[in-house]
Amino acid sequence: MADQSARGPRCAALVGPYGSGKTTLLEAILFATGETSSKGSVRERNTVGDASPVARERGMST
Ligand SMILES: Nc1nc2c(ncn2[C@@H]2O[C@H](COP(=O)(O)OP(=O)(O)OP(=O)(O)O)[C@@H](O)[C@H]2O)c(=O)[nH]1
Ligand SMILES: [Mg+2]
Repeated sequence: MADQSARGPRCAALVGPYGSGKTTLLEAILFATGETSSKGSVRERNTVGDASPVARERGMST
């Protein structure tokens, strides 16, 4: 029987102080695992993690 342990919804959290690189790390993980075709950057305001207009405007996750 196939191992089912890695299936189903999962939840993970990236935890760290302000400006420690969480959003940038998420971009790297998504790109490395093939979930995105390019790495966004906080400076270019095109990261997956900072999807909201406020987050992109401020350059910090909200
Ligand atoms: N040199 C260097 N800079 C990094 C690295 N990771 C992130 N940065 C820079 O550090 C700054 C903050 O990175 P973010 O990814 O926005 O950090 P964050 O933890 O998501 O920040 P908040 O959402 O504001 O808490 C940005 O200018 C990044 O480009 C790294 O590994 N090396
Ligand atoms: Mg962030």
